Amino acid sequence: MPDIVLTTLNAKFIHAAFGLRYLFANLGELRPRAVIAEFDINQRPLDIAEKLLAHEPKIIGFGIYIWNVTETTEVIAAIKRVRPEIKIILGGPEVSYETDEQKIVELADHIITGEGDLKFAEVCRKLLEGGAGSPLPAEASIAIERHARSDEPYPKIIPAELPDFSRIALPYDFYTDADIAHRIIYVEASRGCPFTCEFCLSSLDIPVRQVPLDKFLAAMQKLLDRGLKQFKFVDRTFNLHIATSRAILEFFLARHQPGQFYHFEMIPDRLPAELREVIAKFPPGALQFEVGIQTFNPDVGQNISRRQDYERLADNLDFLRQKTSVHIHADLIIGLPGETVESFAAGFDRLIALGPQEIQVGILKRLRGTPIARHDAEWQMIYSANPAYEILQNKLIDFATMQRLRRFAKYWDLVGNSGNFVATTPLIWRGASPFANFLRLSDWLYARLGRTDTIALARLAELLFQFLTAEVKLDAKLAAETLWRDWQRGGRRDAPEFLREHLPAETAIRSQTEKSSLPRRQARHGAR
Ligand code: B12
Ligand code: SF4
Repeated sequence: MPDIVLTTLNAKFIHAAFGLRYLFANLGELRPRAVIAEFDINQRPLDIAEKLLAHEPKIIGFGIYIWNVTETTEVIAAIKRVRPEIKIILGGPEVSYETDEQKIVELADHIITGEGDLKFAEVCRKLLEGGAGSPLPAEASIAIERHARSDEPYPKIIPAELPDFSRIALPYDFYTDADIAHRIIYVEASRGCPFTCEFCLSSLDIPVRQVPLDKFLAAMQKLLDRGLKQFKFVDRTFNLHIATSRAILEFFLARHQPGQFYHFEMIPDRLPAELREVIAKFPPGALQFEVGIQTFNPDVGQNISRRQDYERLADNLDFLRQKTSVHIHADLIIGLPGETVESFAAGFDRLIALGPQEIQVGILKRLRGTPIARHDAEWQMIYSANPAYEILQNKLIDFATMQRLRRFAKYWDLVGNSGNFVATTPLIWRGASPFANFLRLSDWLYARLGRTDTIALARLAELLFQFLTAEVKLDAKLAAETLWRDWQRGGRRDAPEFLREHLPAETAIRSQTEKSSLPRRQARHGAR
């Protein structure tokens, strides 16, 4: 039986826990005494507790994130009732800040804040040496801060020093073959971000540190050799160190095989010729860039300490759309201090004109530890008290309007981003303001459905047809043919009932789809 269980509840099964694998890889001589046990937030907390206890561990380390803190609190509460002597160690971004006020922190024995790669091993070593359950030695180097219950003789909150990448073992061997075949595999070539966007936790992760390039590329080669097709980079700003970014891109380009796909997070106003050159050589469907724009309003940018060169941004997006096959996923945020509905709308319309395949409309969250909290009084920022701590209203957007915008974001995701309505979406937004026109659809859909989730695709398609013909007064044949093109793109062969009477008989049974090895959503966008 293992002495140490490393665990977390992922947002979905498909996401493999990357941080846990780093901790596991760096356990040194303790590694044979440890296991990783992953769950997801849809599993029942008591079932998870049962599975963890079945290992009969002395220590359980939990990775705590915004998406799992509620469920994990329940898991730990049950474990502590049944087996109070098991040492519970927490780590992860959600418990690295504002620890004083969290129930989960109260329940746990220790919280390692920050990057726990090396610190977790150090703490386990000491706990196991002393026999888990007995106090740490008085001279313990980890005795930094005392947040402990008064009867606990050793520190509760243990800040981890920033680990040096040259001392960290890379975790990639601990992705199993099953992970590689069925799950999203995360990789990172650097940690930290030099920028200071106040809503983002990464603004606290300074300085930027690079994984030694040769060591990193050797690990990537091994993943390629093991058959990994999709690489999701979690580097906060992949295009920061241009020479390194270029070397990584060239590495993948030289080894590219059909069906391989690489995702990077980029800042939009930094794409010099050295990068453009290599990006342009990738074939369609191989590259996806998540490009944070967040706001087009310079005053809002200033409020949140985010500098952005809008001209360069437009030029870079234009280059990516015209000269490359990169799939662009651009982010905007609703609810930032100083952003009105009108200025958000203007930004959305500006972004539509730049043509990214997806626009993620995010609702501002007050993440624990982030400096955005300094605006609370001036901009009357009111957030939900529960994860994901989304904004409910502020000085410029009241609650009812925020709800309307929240629905806009959800329907936009279903219609604009899903890739299911690539040809139909422009028919909805066309006119002076894509934002205003899509908001009209959003209000119309909500009046009929009363919800924004669990909507069958066929039902949504039918509603879009009704909206286009009855509200936008579009010619029924044009609306039907466009929806039919989109319908087939998803691999469907038979036209739905409501379209049939508007389509020529022979087209209703024709299928134009080719099988693609790309991720499904990106493949649908590729057909744009
Ligand atoms: C992958 C990812 C996801 C995946 C989920 C992954 C999963 N396993 O389920 C998806 C895409 C679903 C996702 C969604 C969201 N995410 Co996210 N996501 C990330 C991302 C890009 C990478 C995480 C990662 O692997 N990092 C690399 C590893 C090495 O670092 P790490 O995980 O932090 O682990 C280290 C430490 O935290 C610590 N540690 C971790 N576990 C443990 C355990 C123990 C015992 C110890 C001691 C230490 C420890 O040590 C590790 C090694 O140094 C991060 C940003 C980033 N680059 O980190 C954001 C991030 C984690 N996400 C964030 C947010 C806000 C979200 C969303 C709310 C965003 C949104 N727009 O809706 C959603 C919520 C989803 C939901 N269902 O509610 C925030 C986290 C805030 C928080 N307090 O948790 C981050 C930090 C982004 C940011 N900069 O603001 N996300
Ligand atoms: S939003 Fe992006 S650029 Fe800004 S601090 Fe976060 S990771 Fe860095």
